[in-house]
Parts: sequence; C-alpha cells; structure tokens
Amino acid sequence: EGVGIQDYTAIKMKVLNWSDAATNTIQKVLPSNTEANVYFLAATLRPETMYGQTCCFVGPKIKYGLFKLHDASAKTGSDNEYVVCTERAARNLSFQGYSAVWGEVQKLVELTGADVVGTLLDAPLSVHKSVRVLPMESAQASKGTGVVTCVPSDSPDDYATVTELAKKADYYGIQKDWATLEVIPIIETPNYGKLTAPALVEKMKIVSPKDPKLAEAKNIAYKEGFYYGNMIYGEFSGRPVQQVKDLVKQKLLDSALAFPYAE
Ligand code: A2H
Repeated sequence: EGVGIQDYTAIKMKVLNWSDAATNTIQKVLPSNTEANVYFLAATLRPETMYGQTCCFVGPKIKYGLFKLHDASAKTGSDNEYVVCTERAARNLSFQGYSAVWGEVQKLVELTGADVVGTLLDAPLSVHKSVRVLPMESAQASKGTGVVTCVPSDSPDDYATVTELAKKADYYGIQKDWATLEVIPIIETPNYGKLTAPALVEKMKIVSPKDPKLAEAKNIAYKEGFYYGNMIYGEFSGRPVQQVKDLVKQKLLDSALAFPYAE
C-alpha cells in the first residue's frame, strides 16, 4: 500500500431488492418507473473466485454514495447505470473514464453501510442465485470501493466474518440464513484441500474476525491458492488458478459484469 498501483476487478453486483432502511431514500432519487440498474461495486484481486460468492460486505459505519456510472465500454445496460461505493472510489472512477464529465462525480444520495444491510443482490458467476449485503467491521473506507464481495472458501477474512455473523445474527441485526449460504469448493490446494480458508482458520485456531493471526492466514491462503491452486468448479475446472485468473476476468469484462479499477 502507498506505493505502486493496485489493479482491481470491480464486480457489478446488481440490486434486486433494497433493504427496508434504504428503500425510501432510494425511491426519492430513483423513482421505480426509471429503468435504472443499480450495482454494489466490489473490488477484488481474485476474480477467479467469484463462483464462490456467498454475500457482499460493507462497513456498517462507512459512508457510501449512489453514483451515476458512465460506462462507455458497457456492452449491455446502456447508460442507465448507478453504483454504490465510497466517494473516494467514485472520484477515482471519474478519472478512469466512468463519469460523464472527466473528474466529476454525480452523487444522488448518501447511505451508510448499516442502511443497506439486508439488500438482495445478484452476484455475477456465483453458484448462489442471490446474496445479501452484510456488515464487516474490518472493511476499510480507504481501500478499493469500500465494498467487499465475500468468498468464504478462499478468503480467511471472509470466512471468519460470516462465521461470526452466523453465530451472533441477532446482535448484528441480520437474519441467520443470510450468513449461512453454502460454502462451495471452487479451488483445490495441495496443502489445504478443497476449502482452503476454512481449513486454515481451523488449523490456526482463529475464532474471531479480529484475530491478528488472520493477516498470516490471508498470506498463506493467497500464496497457496494463486501459485498452487487448481480450479475444481466452473468452465475452467481442472486448470491452474494462475492461468484461469485472467480468463475469468476477461469473461466478466466481456459480459459487462465487471470493469477494471485501479488505485
Ligand atoms: B479479495 P489489498 Cl477469495 N476493506 O477478493 C477490506 N478488504 C477489502 C477491501 C476493503 N475496502 N476492498 C477489497 N478488500 C479485499 C476475494 C479474495 C480476496 C479472496 C482471497 C483473498 C483476497 C474475495 N473477498 O484478498 O489490500 C478483497 O478481497 C487478499 C489479498 O488491496 C480484495 O481481494 O491487497 C483484497 O482485500 C484486496 O486487498
């Protein structure tokens, strides 16, 4: 961080149904008769894991905005697209060709993460038909779009967070079944098997998303998955993750389900 450029894939997770808390706010700025498509925009470094998405994380206290997205390269969706992300990310996007006027953001309304928890989304490529927006205390406002898509099979942070949410659903003000979607094996690694993140979390006795050991678990999972992992799900099943990463990314870009985002 700080130096160099991080090349993310920005995944467009389409809103199917807003949370109760956000419905009125959204209705005011986007009347239901407008044919707008709204997406939660999640920044990922692992596009090949998108088959395993089970939810979408926001920081409950983070401020997000609903921004107009001008996606000149979009093959579908015309110019009626809006995204939920941090203002910081929207500003960066406006310098990368995604705003009508270079360097200018078009914000319709502000929302906190807590407001949008429970929103139902379509997660591109996911084995699950729809996923919920859930709170993640460790989501950072200053990284990516502030929105994190959850792949518990391959991200120890994601696995530790959904495990915590399922355990204390009432405390977090969510429905337990939002946090208990099946964790699907998508990548096999030589040392940790078909569910690398859960295996690591268990082996390292990580019991909370605040556990400092997660930093090391994240490094191991990334190295194992990216350098030694093989796909065991989807159309590239049987091939090494290293080859498949760019293929899945391109597939998402070609179908306008994602676009490149750098910061
Ligand atoms: B990765 P780097 Cl399966 N706050 O995507 C906290 N975490 C964030 C974030 C934010 N604002 N924005 C992005 N991220 C996460 C998938 C994944 C990711 C897997 C395994 C490892 C992994 C599914 N979540 O990341 O600090 C996103 O999670 C470990 C490197 O910019 C993003 O990729 O290097 C990653 O952190 C970006 O982290």
